[in-house]
Amino acid sequence: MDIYMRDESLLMLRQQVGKANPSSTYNSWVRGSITSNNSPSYPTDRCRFFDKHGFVLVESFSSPDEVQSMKSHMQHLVNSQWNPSESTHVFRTDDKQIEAQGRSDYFLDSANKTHFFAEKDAMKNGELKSKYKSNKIAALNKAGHGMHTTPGPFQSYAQSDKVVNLLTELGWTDPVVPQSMYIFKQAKIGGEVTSHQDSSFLYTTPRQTCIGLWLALDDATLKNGCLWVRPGSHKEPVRRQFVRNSKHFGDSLVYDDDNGDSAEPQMIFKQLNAGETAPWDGKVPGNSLDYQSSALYENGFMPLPCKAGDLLAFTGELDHLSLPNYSNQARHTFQLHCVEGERAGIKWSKENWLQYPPGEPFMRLYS
Ligand SMILES: O=C(O)CCC(=O)C(=O)O
Repeated sequence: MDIYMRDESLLMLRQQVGKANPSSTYNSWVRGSITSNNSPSYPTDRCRFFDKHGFVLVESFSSPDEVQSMKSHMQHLVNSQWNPSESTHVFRTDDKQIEAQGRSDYFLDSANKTHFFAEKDAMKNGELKSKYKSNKIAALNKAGHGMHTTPGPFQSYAQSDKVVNLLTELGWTDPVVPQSMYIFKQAKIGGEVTSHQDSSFLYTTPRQTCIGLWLALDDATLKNGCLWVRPGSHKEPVRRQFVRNSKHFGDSLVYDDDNGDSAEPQMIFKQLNAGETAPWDGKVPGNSLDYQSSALYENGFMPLPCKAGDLLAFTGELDHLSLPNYSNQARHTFQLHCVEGERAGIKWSKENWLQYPPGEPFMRLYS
């Protein structure tokens, strides 16, 4: 699918949004039912598209200079901070996810730092394959989960007016940033990200408030693993939550304490909503692009190829995934995940894997 075909699909979705009715009650995904005539400019067309379909595309959100500064900064971080000869950790979202992330202090400790995770196919016998030793960055799957916590291009972007204004436009009233990540999706070895809902990992109470801001740093195409979304799925409940395992941590859920068992995995998936599942959770179908694409279309997913600098904003309940990179071109992206903060009456779940040290708050975007 090229961008033209994507635009045809987006046009069809836009037609379903209909006309704004300024005097009626409006149903915002994040705020619930509100009377829209209190604020004449709300909701914008973009916001109504987002609320109806669960995502919105914002073209040219970042300039070529901003994109380049993020890519150069990541290259610098990899050169100066990643030492694969000390230890190498793999990131994966397939049926080995619990084995890879669910038993790793390096993963848990990445909450407010920049840690580096390799592609499984860049490794042999627990070490980087020799061809990656002189080009470490080409072996990486992702970096996470606190790039925004230190000064530099990632933090400047997170705090930029354009990010804050977009979140305001989409209805967030006290956005905070629990996590950021940089996905490399390397040429040929870049693995799939299986279908998931982000709120499974960034769960809030009493309602879900997670929004993903997915920024393309390279052109993202069908062949190099663009994002696929299932429009409208954000109206469905969260089906599973990736939680800290009380069998491992004991009652504190944070420290290994006396009533925990260190042989148990640190994190597990807990089924929610009476064990409801979807056939695509944690999966991508088949193993060729043609087969996978047609199976995904059949299940209501659509691909969203993007140009470098384009942004996709989507809700935490929207089903999304990316297929493996079948091309010779890497597909880098930078993601921010935001949720509503306590001033909006929202609490971060104590069961979430990602927890900051006591007394350290998430970055708040409104002062
Ligand atoms: O970029 C990808 O491949 C997947 C990204 C994703 O799942 C996310 O941003 O939540």
